Amino acid sequence: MNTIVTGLQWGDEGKGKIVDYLTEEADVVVRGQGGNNAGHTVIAKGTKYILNLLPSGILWDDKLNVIGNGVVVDPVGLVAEIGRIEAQGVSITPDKLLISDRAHVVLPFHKELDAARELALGDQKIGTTKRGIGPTYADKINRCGLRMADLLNKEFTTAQIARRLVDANEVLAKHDLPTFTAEQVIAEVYEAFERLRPHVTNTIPALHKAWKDDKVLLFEGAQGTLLDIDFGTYPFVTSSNTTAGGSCTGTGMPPTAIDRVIGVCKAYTTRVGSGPFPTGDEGLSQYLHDLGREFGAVTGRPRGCGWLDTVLLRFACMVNGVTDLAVTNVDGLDAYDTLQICTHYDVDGERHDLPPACRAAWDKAVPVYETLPGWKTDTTGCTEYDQLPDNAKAYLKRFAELCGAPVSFVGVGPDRDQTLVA
Ligand code: 2SA
Ligand code: GDP
Ligand code: MG
Repeated sequence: MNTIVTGLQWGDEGKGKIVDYLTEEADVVVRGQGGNNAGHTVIAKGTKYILNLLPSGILWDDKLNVIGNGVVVDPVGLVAEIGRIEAQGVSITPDKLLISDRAHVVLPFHKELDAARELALGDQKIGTTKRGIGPTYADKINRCGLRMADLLNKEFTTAQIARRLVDANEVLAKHDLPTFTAEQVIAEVYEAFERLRPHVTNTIPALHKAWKDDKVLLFEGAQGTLLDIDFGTYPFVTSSNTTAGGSCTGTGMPPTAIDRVIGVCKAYTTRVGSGPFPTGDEGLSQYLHDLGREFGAVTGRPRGCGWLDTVLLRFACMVNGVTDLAVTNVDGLDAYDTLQICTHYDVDGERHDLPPACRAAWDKAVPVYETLPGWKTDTTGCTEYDQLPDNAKAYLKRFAELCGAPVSFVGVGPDRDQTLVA
C-alpha cells in the first residue's frame, strides 16, 4: 500500500508526526516538493526532532529516505541539518538517504533575493521563511536554475552562477543587501556539496525498483493545500505544488503507484505568514500560545490560530483525492466549553461552500459557524479511539460529514504513541 501524506490546511498540520507513525510499516519515505522551509516535528521516545529537508523516515534505522526531483535543496542548510540530527544520535549514510540529481539547488543569493522581494512588497509581503524557496523555484521555471547533477561539473556551475549573478546582484544592490561573486558562492556551496556528493543519484529507478519489489512507499508532503501555488490563497502561498499531485511530479512516481491519500489536518486551523484567514480567532491563538503551542518549527514565529474551517477542508479533500483523514491536536481543544465549526462563507450575501479564487472575495469572506459542545476532558492519555469522550467523537463525526472523507487517525498529543486508529 503506497501512501501520500498531504497537508490539508496552511501547513503544520502534524504531517511529520503522522509520517513517522506510518513509517513503521513502510520501506521508503520520499519528499517530492518544498525545501527547508518545512519544519516537521517528530517526538519519539521523549526526544524531539525537527526535520526540514530530511524525510521523517530518517529517524528509523532500516528505512530508505529519498529527496525527490521536485524538492529544492539548500546544500548548506541540508549539511547543517544532517549535523544536527546526527548529533541527536541518528546515523545518516548514503544507503539510508538518496538525493535526486534533478533536484534544484538553493544558492546563497536566492535567500537574499527572497529577502529583497519581501522588502519590495512592503505591507503586501508574503511572510516567507526567507529560505530562498520562491527565487529558486522561479529560476527553475525561468530555466536558469542549477540542479544537483550540475554541481558535479564545477566549471559549468561556476559559469552559470556568474551569468545569473549579473541580474541577481543588481536587485540585491538596489535593496542594500549583500552582493556575491561566483567564487564566494562556489566556495560556500562546494564545502557542503562534498558532504552530500555520495548521496546524489538518479532516484527514479531506485523508487521504481522499490515499487516493483512490492516495498511500501510513503510520500511525505510539506506545507499544505492552501499554500499550494495553484490551489492555495494565491499569492499568499509557497512556490510548489504542495498537494498530492506534487508527490508524483516531484518524485517521478506515476499516479498509478498510489493506493491511498491521507490528508492531515488539525482539529482547529493555524496559519503562519500573511494572507486571508477567515476563521482566525485571537482568543484561541492566545490560549494555545499560553500553552507553549503553535510556534513556527523553522522561524519560531507565532502561528495564528482559529476555528475549524470545513470550506478549506472540503476543497482540500477534493483536490488531493483524500481517502482518509488524520485529525491531529484534538487535545488542543480539551478545555473548551463550546467549539465552532465553519460550514461555509458568506461573501456579499452569497453562500460559498468552496474557497473563492479572487483576492477581493477572500477579504470579504465571513465564516458561518455551527456550534458544538466541548468535551472538557483530558484526552492525552487515551490509547484507543473508543476511550475518547462522546462529544469528541461527535465533533469528529461532524468533521468527517462536512469534509466528505472518513477520519482514520486521531492525534491526542505530540508523541509517536499518541495516535489513535479510528
Ligand atoms: P516560503 O518560505 O516561500 O515557502 O513562504 C511562503 C508561504 O508559505 C508559508 N510556509 C509555511 N507555513 C507553515 N509552516 C511552514 N514551515 C515552518 C513550520 C514555518 C515557520 O513548520 O512551522 O517556522 O515559520 C511553512 N513554510 C512555508 C509561509 O509562512 C508563507 O506564508
Ligand atoms: P508539520 O509541518 O505538518 O509536520 O507540523 P509541525 O511539526 O510544523 O507542527 C505540528 C505541531 O503539532 C508540532 O509541534 C507537533 O509536535 C504537534 N503535534 C502533532 N500532532 C499533535 C497532537 O495530536 N497533539 C499535540 N498536542 N501536538 C501535536
Ligand atoms: Mg511545519
